[in-house]
Amino acid sequence: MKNSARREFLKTSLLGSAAVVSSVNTLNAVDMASGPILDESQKYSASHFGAFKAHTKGGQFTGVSDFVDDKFATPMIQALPSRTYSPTRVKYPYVREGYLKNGHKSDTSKRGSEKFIRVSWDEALELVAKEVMRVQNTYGYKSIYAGSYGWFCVGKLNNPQRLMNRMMKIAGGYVGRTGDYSTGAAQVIMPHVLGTNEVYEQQTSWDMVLKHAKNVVFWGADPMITNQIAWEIPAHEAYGYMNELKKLSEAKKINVMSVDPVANDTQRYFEGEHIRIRPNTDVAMMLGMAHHLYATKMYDQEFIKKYTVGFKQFEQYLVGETDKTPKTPEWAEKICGVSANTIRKFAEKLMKERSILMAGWATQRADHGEQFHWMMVTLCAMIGQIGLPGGGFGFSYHYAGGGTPTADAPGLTGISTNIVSDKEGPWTKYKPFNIPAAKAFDMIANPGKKIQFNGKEIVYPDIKMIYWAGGNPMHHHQDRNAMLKAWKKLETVIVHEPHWTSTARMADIILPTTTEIERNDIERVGDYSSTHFLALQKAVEPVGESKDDFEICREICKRWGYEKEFAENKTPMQWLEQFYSDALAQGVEKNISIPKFNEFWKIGYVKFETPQSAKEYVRHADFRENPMLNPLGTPSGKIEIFSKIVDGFKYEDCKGHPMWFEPVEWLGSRKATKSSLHLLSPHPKYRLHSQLSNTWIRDLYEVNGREPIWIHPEDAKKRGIKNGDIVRVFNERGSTLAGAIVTNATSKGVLRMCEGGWYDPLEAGKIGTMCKHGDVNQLTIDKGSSSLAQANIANTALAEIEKYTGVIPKITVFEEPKTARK
Ligand SMILES: Nc1nc2c(c(=O)[nH]1)N[C@H]1C(S)=C(S)[C@@H](COP(=O)(O)OP(=O)(O)OC[C@H]3O[C@@H](n4cnc5c(=O)[nH]c(N)nc54)[C@H](O)[C@@H]3O)O[C@H]1N2
Ligand SMILES: Nc1nc2c(c(=O)[nH]1)N[C@H]1C(S)=C(S)[C@@H](COP(=O)(O)OP(=O)(O)OC[C@H]3O[C@@H](n4cnc5c(=O)[nH]c(N)nc54)[C@H](O)[C@@H]3O)O[C@H]1N2
Ligand SMILES: [Mo]
Repeated sequence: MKNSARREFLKTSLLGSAAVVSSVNTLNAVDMASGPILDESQKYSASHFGAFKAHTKGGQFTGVSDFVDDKFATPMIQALPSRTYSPTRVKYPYVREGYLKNGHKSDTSKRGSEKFIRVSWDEALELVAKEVMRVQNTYGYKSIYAGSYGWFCVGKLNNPQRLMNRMMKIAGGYVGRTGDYSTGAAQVIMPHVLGTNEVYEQQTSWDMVLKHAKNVVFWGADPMITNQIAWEIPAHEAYGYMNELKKLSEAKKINVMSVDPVANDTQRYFEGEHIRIRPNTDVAMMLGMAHHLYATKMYDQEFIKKYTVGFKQFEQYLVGETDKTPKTPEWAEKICGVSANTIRKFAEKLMKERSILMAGWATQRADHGEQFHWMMVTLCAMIGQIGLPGGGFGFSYHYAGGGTPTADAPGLTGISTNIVSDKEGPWTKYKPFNIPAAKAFDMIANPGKKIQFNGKEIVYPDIKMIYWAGGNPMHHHQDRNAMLKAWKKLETVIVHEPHWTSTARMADIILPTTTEIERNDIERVGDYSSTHFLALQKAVEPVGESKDDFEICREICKRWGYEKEFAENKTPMQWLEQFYSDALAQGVEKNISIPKFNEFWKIGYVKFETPQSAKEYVRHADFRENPMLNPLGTPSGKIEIFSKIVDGFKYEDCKGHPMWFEPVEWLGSRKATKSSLHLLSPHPKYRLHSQLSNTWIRDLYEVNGREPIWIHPEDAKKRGIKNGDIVRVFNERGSTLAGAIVTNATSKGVLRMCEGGWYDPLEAGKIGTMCKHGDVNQLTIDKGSSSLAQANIANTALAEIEKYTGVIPKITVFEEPKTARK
């Protein structure tokens, strides 16, 4: 049957069905050749916002309906058709005009301002293949930064970073990264203290929390917002538990509390006790609590003796033997702004009743961010409830459904950077060389500079080229103007992107990629709950000439003569089948029956059962039961309140036990600065960072076409700022316009502006120019948290704000940039 005839046939045969017919073009796609025929009414797809069924009409993606097992779908999935056809889609490969003329010898100061010339795929791929090899051969692999941090679409095959790293490994190597922006500090300190990273580990089940806890404390955590998304596919079960928690709090069975400078969505949902704390001072508050428990001998000495090491050294600091400063509640009050009385009462309450502290990650995205999680573990050790149901701490309840019980499911692998080849090639000499994720631009700016990282010295190489696939550094990195300066030093910048993001606009070569709906893939539902495997079934043809990252990398490797090393002679569909078959084999071993691949693909998903035992999971219960038989992965096998290893690094900014350190900028700063307000940049309710900004969803939250900024009524009054005003936020690092929301949801002295507002420079490409739209990273600091983790400190920054009285510039970042044909 011919394509068009078949389409007609399907249209009529499915008339009246609630499910929506999608384009049959899919059936002709090359990569479907080896795959089964799809029942057209059952096209599933997914995103970081959730799984859905795709509605299509005339070959266009037109809408979504909720996935049957997602009871709390987020409105963000509704914006996906708009994202697919946003005017900011990159439809063709482009090269910056000057770069097309002069290649790596181009005038790089024109990056970001020159127009883009549309080229053919052949030309673009040829250019990229040659340039990567030129840089490899001229300067060696340490001159290419391909650490490419960031998010992208879901899917086990189309992971742009893995694909690109696989390709770069084949070419001879690259400078990669270690860690991330999310938990950069916690994930380095926690292994020293608990033997695991803790932030990405399964938590005590919500079932146990709801059954046993008396106090649930959200400490710098906003799960009502941040649980909407997941690294894999969220099914949002956490919101069911939140509803239960709300009922229990209304029935006065559980106290829900929040420690946060802001009355965030979660606080406003539960309406429990709110302890407003000065930003970046939580460690001081916890020390005050610890001192009170210590001074009154209320703390659990048995627990400390049996399960921890190093309390002695910490104790000397706590009482002031080492620095003549006892960390009393009164001492803490002066720093954190919470009254000594509240500190004492709070500590006693947690001590006397079953209490769980659920911490988010914003507190460690700060100067000396390592100390927060270390101190919280120490405080919880003194409280003595670690390993009890509904007690202790939890560092991932706010993310991707942590605490949602884990189903009995096999693992699902994905594309890897292992090169299978019996040939000798550049990849045989590959040696990994990684730098901490947030140090990328410090490295580019300062070749040869030496830094410390977790006990090791790193010498920055001299980077000549950036290759970014997956992630938007021109949004996520701190101190935009310092970053721009480093960026302009590079000979070549290559970016894979579906959208004209700020990063794409600053590239020399931009290769347009597809998104989930335009390709086949496979993904797991539930980072923690692992409830389903889902088939992402291509529902529409790629927008413009965009290609899958897999295809782009395969084409480049082909030009080097290494296509086989890259693709292993497998089509995308065959890769998916392999990932699935690996899981199937594992399933057989574990006695989990799952259908064959063809059947799975036809049905769209496979669901796994969650056993009762998972609902009864209590983190660290085995350790508590028998610390000798079930030791932690630390040198002592116990909780390390004092770490000999960390102490041995002899760092001035991270010592052997948790301590209060003054951040470089904070409301108690002794440093002279013209800025008087602390700027926090949490994660947005209606976006994933910068993603979805280029859709109608922007209309739900923007103020006067700008990213909103929350300001306390008193701070606003002092500056003559009214609700809805366009304001200028500034400090010595940069400036941006924003839309004011005057509200006492934020504390006096605290500004709140979400990360991810698209950077829209007043003068394109110019260093130091104002952002017209609301890129908060104009104002943040590019500094490592400490010599230990070198993590970003996005939440440590002071800024000033004023009513904007100049000419209001037009927002242009949501239009296509200047392009031309050759
Ligand atoms: N001030 C401040 N800054 C922060 C934070 C903060 O709290 N405050 N948080 C930090 C944190 S925790 C994070 S995780 C980062 C997030 O930073 P990023 O992860 O870099 O931000 P995203 O906007 O998610 O960028 C993902 C990009 O990938 C693109 N993409 C989507 N699908 C594909 C694909 O299939 N292929 C390719 N090649 N590209 C694709 C999207 O279009 C998008 O531009 O931001 C960090 N920055
Ligand atoms: N909708 C949505 N969900 C997301 C994301 C998104 O972009 N959009 N991003 C995802 C990603 S990549 C990550 S890493 C996580 C991030 O998860 P988190 O890092 O936990 O989230 P944030 O929104 O940065 O901050 C959470 C809370 O910390 C508070 N806070 C900030 N500074 C301080 C402080 O000094 N002390 C105290 N006590 N509280 C403070 C903020 O006011 C906020 O209420 O979220 C994930 N979930
Ligand atoms: Mo993150």
